[in-house]
Amino acid sequence: MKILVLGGDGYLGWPSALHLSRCGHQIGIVDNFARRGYDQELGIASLVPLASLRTRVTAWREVSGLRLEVYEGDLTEAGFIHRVIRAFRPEAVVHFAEQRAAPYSMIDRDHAVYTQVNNVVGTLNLLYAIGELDRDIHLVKLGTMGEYGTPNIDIEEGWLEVEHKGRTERVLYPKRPGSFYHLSKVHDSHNIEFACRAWGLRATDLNQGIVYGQQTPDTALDPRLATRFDYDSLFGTVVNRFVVQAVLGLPLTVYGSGGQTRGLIDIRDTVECIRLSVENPARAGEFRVFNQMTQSMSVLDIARTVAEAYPGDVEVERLANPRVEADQHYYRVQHSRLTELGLIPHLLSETLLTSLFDIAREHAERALPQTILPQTDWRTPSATARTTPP
Ligand code: NAD
Ligand code: USQ
Repeated sequence: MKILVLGGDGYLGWPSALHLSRCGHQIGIVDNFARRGYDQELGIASLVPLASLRTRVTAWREVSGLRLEVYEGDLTEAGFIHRVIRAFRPEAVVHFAEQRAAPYSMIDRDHAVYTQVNNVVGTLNLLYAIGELDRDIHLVKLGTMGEYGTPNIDIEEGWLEVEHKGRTERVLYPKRPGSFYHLSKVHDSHNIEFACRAWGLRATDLNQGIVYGQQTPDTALDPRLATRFDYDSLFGTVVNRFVVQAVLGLPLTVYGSGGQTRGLIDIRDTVECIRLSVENPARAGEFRVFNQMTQSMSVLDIARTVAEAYPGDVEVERLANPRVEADQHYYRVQHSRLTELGLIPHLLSETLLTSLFDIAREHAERALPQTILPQTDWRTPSATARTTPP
C-alpha cells in the first residue's frame, strides 16, 4: 500500500515508517521538525543522539535497499498537506504529527494555544484534503487513552451503549481529559467522527497508552536509525524517565501517592498496531476506535518494577503532584480489538528494562540532570509567556 506517515521524524512516527516499509509498503514521510524545535526552545535533548531525517533516510536505503519519500512542511498550512496528498496519492495516512506532551501544553497560555491550534487545525486541514481529494483514504489517527480520563466505570473502545429513561443510544464514550494537550485529542476525535458521518470518510482513532522503550528491530540495525529517548520532565514518559533516573543514580520521581493508573504499551507493539490498523481498514463512513494499550499499571508499581529490575540501589521519592489528576481511582479498560486483529503483546519485563538500562548507560554522559524535576504546575495558569513555541 502507499502510506503517508505524518510526523514520521518523531519518536513513534520514525520506527513506524520503517516497520511499514520493511513490511512491503511504499512510504512517504511528512514532518515540519517542530519536535526538534522544542528541544532548541527548552534546552532539552534526546538521550540517544539523533541523525537528521535526510541521514536517516539514506541509512535506511543503505541498510534495507528501501526508499522513503520525504515532504517537509507544516500541517497547519492547508495548501501544503493538500499538495502532498495530491502528489503522493496515499491509500492510508497515519497521523502522528501533533504536539504530544501534556506538561508542554500546560507551561503557559502560548503553549496551550500553540498545542491546540497545531493539533486541531492540522487535523482539520488533513480531513479537508482527504475529503476533497479521495474519501477512500483510510485515516489512522493517533489519539490517547488520556482522552477518557479515569471514570468510575469501565472504559470501552470508543463507544458506549447508554440506556436513559427507557431509551437506548450508542454514543461516543464521554471524555474527561487531564491537560490542554489531551483535550486537543478529544477535539480531534469529535472532528474526525463528524467527518466520517458527514462525508463518509473512513477513520481509525488509536487511543494509545503511554509508550515505553526505545528500540525496534529496524531502528537497532544502525545507530543512524535510532529514535528519540526523552527523559526530561516535559517530554519524557514515565517508564523511560524512571529508567534514566535509575541509571543516573537519582531518585525515581513519583508524583503524589503514585496510585494513578495508566495504560502502557511497548514501542515494538506500537509499530505493529499501526501495521494491523492500516492493513485492516475501517469501512467507508466508519469512525472506529481501538484502545492501543497492552496492560495497566499504577505509577508506584512502575517505579517499584524499575527499581527491582535495576542492578543497584534505587530510591523512590514521592513529590508533590504538579498535575491535577486522581491518584486513587477505578481503572478498567477494554482493549481487545487489536489483539483480535493479531497483536501479540510484549508486556513490561525485566529483559526489556535491562536493555533500556544498557542504552541509557551507554549515553549517560549526554544526560542533562537539570531537566528532570517537574517545572510545569497545572494549578497556576500563566498568561505570561515563558518561552516561545516554534
Ligand atoms: P513526537 O513529538 O516525537 O513526534 C511527532 C512528530 O510530528 C514530530 O516529529 C513533529 O516534528 C511532528 N509535527 C508536529 N506538529 C506538526 C505539524 N503541524 N506539521 C508537521 N509535522 C508536525 O511524538 P510521539 O511521541 O512520536 O507521538 C506521536 C503521536 O502519538 C502523537 O500524536 C501523540 O499524541 C501520540 N501518542 C504518543 C504517546 C507516547 O507515549 N509517546 C502515547 C500515546 C499517543
Ligand atoms: N508521572 C510521575 N512521575 C514522573 C512522570 C510522570 O508520577 O516523573 C505520572 C504522571 O503524573 C501521570 C503518569 O505518570 O499520572 C503518566 O505521565 P507521562 O508523562 O508518562 O504521560 P502523559 O503525560 O499522560 O503523556 C504520555 C505522552 C502522551 C500520550 C499519553 C498517553 O506524552 O503523548 O498521549 O502518554 S495517556 O497517558 O494514556 O494519555
